[in-house]
Amino acid sequence: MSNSKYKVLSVLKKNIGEYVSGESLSETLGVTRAAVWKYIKELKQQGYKIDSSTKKGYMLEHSSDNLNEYELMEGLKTEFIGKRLEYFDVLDSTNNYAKKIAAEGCENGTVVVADNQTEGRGRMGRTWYTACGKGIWMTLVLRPPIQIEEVQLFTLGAAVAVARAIRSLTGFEAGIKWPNDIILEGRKVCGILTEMSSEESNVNFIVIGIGINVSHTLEDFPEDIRDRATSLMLYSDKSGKKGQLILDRADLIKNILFEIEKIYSKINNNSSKEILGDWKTYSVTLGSKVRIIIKGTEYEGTAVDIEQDGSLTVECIDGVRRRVLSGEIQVRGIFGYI
Ligand code: BTX
Repeated sequence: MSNSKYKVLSVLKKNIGEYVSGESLSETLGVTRAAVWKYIKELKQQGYKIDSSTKKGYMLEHSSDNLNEYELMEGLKTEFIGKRLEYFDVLDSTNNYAKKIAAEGCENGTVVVADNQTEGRGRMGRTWYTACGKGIWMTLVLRPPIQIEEVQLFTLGAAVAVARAIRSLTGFEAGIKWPNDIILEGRKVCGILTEMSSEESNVNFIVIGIGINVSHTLEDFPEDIRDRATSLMLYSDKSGKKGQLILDRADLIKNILFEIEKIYSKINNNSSKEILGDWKTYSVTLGSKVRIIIKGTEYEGTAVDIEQDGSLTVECIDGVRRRVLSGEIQVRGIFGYI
């Protein structure tokens, strides 16, 4: 990260809508005016709308939804999550890269963010569609001192963190569909993919990949998922606030990291019950009619509870309570029976 370049940006951001002279920028930051000009040119190439006037200097016109290490780390309120943060314009998959640096020993709390992914992955070998510049594609590396059975708590916790951050920044009632989809009015706005490395029953590290659709139009999704995917912007337009949602992806990311750090310390302090409680509060699955498949047999029933290992308890219509650990459920009235 070029520090001087982002110092220029920081001064312009503090004076948004006003001109700052090249002379004062070069004096304040201790760089030549030619260097200031070079940084401005680079910032413009990164998408910042900066007006240059030979007489008045430089003015940042309005804040823009740019992702870079400066935007992601400035004002980040966490203690350890994101203190090492790597930003890329494009990666194959942020989970792949995070697993690589985790295996090489990167710090607990390292965050990887990309503006685009060429091979975004979902669970069980599925594809995650990534629209360039329109969403949040990021992965956290965590090294909690836990056993394999506790890993699911982090996935549940990450879903809580995302739902909470979306709620607080947009006011939208984001819900959680078991196991870890974040949905708005029945459509998926975010998916979470947790992977881990372990030795015997001890966890070396986990990576939590989070994909959030932010400013997609319907056409940005492949046709086969248009009936079940949404973005924050599409949802905002649909709820009658056309064009009103101004969402800064960097802000949303920082909010999520802050929420995840709180959850991390709750898990470390054995307060996992609270996480389950929060998950239940946001859940759209509990209380719903669901159809589950266990070893090839289908059962219908009502989802009644979630356990710490992430399993869902379903009260089936034959009167038997059954637990499903992973895989798919179909929730009536949410995605229909698909
Ligand atoms: P999942 O297996 O629950 O969901 C994948 C399914 O969701 C797909 O089969 C498709 O039907 C649907 N889908 C695919 N892309 C989208 C999308 N953009 N919006 C809504 N629905 C979609 C969920 O897996 C886990 C996804 C994690 C994605 C993040 S992005 C950053 C990180 N890197 C990476 O490669 N994966 C994670």
